[in-house]
Amino acid sequence: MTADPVTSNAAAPGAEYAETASAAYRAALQVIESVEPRIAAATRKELADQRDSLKLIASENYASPAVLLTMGTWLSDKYAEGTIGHRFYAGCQNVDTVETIAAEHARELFGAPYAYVQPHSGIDANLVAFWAILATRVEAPELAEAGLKHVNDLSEADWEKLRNKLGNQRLLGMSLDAGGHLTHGFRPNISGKMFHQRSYGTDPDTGFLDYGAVAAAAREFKPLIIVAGYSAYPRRVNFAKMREIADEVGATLMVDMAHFAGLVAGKVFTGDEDPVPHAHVTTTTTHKSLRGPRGGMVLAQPEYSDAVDKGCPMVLGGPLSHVMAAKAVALAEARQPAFQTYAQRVADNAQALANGFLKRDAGLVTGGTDNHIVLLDVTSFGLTGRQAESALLDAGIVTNRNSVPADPNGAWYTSGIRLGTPALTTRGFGADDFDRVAELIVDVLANTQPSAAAGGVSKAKYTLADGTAERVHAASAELLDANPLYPGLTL
Ligand code: DSN
Repeated sequence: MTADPVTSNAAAPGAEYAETASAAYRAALQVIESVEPRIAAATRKELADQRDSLKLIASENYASPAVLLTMGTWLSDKYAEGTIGHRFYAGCQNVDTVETIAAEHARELFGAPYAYVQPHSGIDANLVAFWAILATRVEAPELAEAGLKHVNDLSEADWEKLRNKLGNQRLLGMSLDAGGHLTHGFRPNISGKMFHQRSYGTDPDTGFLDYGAVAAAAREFKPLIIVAGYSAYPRRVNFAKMREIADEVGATLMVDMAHFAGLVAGKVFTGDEDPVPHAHVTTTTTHKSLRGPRGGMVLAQPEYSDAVDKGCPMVLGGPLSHVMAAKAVALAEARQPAFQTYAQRVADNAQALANGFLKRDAGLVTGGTDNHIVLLDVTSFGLTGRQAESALLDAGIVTNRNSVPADPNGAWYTSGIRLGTPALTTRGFGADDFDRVAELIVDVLANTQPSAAAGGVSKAKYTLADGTAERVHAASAELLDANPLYPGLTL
């Protein structure tokens, strides 16, 4: 049985693989049904819904049957707090094997000196990274100065002083409306409560990252940590330049590559655009463009690896061993040459989607893309992001509203729609298909009108012209049928 990550999952499945996976899912659903039929029904329905919708959420993908099946085992039942070979529970020999293989794949795939595969999510990975940097840069020197080995050896008074110091550090990250992420020091997230935060934005005229402005902010603010990485910026980042800035002000460079890890793994981002050799610490999720199970991961340079390795118990509880196993499977898939083809297609398809909008006069933040994200400015249609998102969903197109730089409609209603190509590329969509997707989106938005509301025009309500949803649904169905999700997989 072969399990090519693209062909098992997209255009041309190995028939044997699909047949075996079908048998596995049928049996699993039958077992679930015997206990709680409503969960089996919701699980079947989710597959049907995913098969029937145009999924353009930039942070989502479709993991392979091999990855998904790996999560449904008794590895879930084992507690394994600690690190490989050094656990706080007995009987962890198989978890050790699983974690060793996952970490090996991660190191090899990304060329990283050290990989930590325990984080349960992206926020966990970022917390592990923040606390590892604080432990290395703030805690360790204090202990060394006092001639002590462990924080437990500090007196109450010295511990209080150290806690104050740990809680008074500075972080510089990308602003939310420019495409940064909540976990990069923003107040609603714990990172904003941990650090004094300042953000860098993008050039107001071009929408591109302005490295001169980042350097000026870093010189003035003197952060301990500079975070690079984004969840809604449609352009590549020069991480070598970010490292130069960090070095100049004595900051640690942390890159959150959650969104574009698949493009790094697939060698679309290389050289200065590959964060791993330039960052002191790189974090990621495993379920976005990397196409693995839901989870997180931290890669580190040697000077930070000991502290990262203490992610449990520093920040995390027991690792999810079944998910670490699935990470190993996904990373093994990503090491196959077919994944590089996939990653290049993700980037090429984003270009095709952007060009499809530009030739139809739709406004794009930065005027295009060179990663997997297209950020459509829907004020060019007289709409808010909220109205556009809802109207598109009525027509079977799943997206999410997103702020644009200096957004006049704020973070709730927004002025943008974020679109990403990883998921539909996994289904086999190509450049012509994405041009058609742009056409359908423009069709919906051009036929959507904001509704009147007391005191003016509503930012949420809208009307969609009669017949639009039906016309777009029918056209989408043609594209979806031509590029089936999990072809050959029958329940
Ligand atoms: N939810 C992810 C995203 O959509 O970008 C990150 O938090």
